[in-house]
Amino acid sequence: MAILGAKKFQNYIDGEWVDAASGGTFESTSPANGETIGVFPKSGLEDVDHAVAAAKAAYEEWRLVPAPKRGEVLFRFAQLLAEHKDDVTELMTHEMGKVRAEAAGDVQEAIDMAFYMGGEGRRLFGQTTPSELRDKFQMSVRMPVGVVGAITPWNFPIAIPAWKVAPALAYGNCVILKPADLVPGSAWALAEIIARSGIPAGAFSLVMGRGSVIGDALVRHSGVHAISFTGSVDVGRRIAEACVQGQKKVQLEMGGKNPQVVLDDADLGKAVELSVQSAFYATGQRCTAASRLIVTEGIYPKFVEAIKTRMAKLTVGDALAAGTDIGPVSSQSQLEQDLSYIEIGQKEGATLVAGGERLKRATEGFYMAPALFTDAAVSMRINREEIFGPVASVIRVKDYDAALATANDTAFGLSAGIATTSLKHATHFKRHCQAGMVMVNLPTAGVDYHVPFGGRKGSSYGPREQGRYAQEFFTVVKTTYTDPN
Ligand code: UN1
Repeated sequence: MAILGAKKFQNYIDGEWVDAASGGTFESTSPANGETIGVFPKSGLEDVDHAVAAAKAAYEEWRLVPAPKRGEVLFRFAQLLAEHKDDVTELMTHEMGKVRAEAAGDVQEAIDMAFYMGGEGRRLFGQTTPSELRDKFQMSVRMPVGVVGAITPWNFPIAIPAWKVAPALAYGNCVILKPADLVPGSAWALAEIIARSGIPAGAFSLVMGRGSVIGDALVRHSGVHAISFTGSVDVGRRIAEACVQGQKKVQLEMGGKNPQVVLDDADLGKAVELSVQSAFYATGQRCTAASRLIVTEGIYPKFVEAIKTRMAKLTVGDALAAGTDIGPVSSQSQLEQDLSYIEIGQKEGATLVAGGERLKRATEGFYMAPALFTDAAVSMRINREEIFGPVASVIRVKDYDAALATANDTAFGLSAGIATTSLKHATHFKRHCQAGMVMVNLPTAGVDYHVPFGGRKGSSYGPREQGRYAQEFFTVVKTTYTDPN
């Protein structure tokens, strides 16, 4: 598969590779050096209509394909993706700057998800319950929802589309993928592989372009029955409103401002390592990243010294080179946002103790030194707004109770971590912190693809993603009765 080196790319609609109806295009460029990744169709309303009509037609057949057979398509998709893992990994690294090991992990997550969801074809369990009446037999079964729109972000360019597309197809839906316009090349590679997996025309389509145009069109289209979205809070809210208006199912994964608590009794080395990983790996561009390091006062001075020492050893640079820990920020606008928060933090009175500056490397890329603030209060904007970059702050608190209160003092609630050797505090934290995912002595990121993924408060809305829980969103339950006489 000539992924790298191909320069012109098309949408995949109704089993065909096609240009945007308008003929419009846009470019994707590398954040490491500005090189063009490729030229992609800038789709419009006509293209969305085309994909929805194809999905609607395909649905009548696809929903009747026995679920184990639908699963076989996903197994083939998983196998093909595994065969092309290196190519896709490299493409992703070029396109959005994730270091090679992380990009490989992103692709692997999609492979695993497709295998898992293929197996779901044989586990689409329903429920039977005795009726109150003698000859009345009850059976509740899971049916597909219909046509699903999947609107995906740039930070996990293969894994997140796969989280949505694989369960949608396994459970008998037809799906239209609208990837972030920063990573169309990765989405194209995914579509190229799905197209070769034996999927019927129309059951899966890829439409590329601006979210404000085609994302919006999908959300408002009367032929679309459900929207699964991962992205920003503002866009998520607008999508939710439109979906309620249109009575569509909706699932939103949005931002985080995740806390990493470190207690006096923590293993210092471990606490530092997992804080660095949570805050700065993947260039801080994960909704599961920890950006608020909440540290109790007994360990605070030692923790700050140790994390500064560890940060000084991070290698920022060429995402393809072995030994690089942190690649470039994914785009100019994201870099500008990250740097603006460095100024905001300083104006608010926090102390910048490490990083925060733009770095020069061999190529003109969006490189930035991971930044750490201390003397940061939870009320500061740097601790309330999602920055989505390599910027974290340390908040000093008196004790565990203050740490828990501070961890919960946020509009978000995706993931949360605690570093402690106290069973009592770890257990209490798991119970009382207001997050969808809680980690004890582990980084805040790194949730397996087969367990429920999602948050509370401003972070998520609707059913969880991944694993068996994906059924809640991608199926509807139908309750039936039979009198066999
Ligand atoms: C995200 O943070 O944007 O749990 C998604 C993880 C990955 C996915 C994270 N499986 O870190």
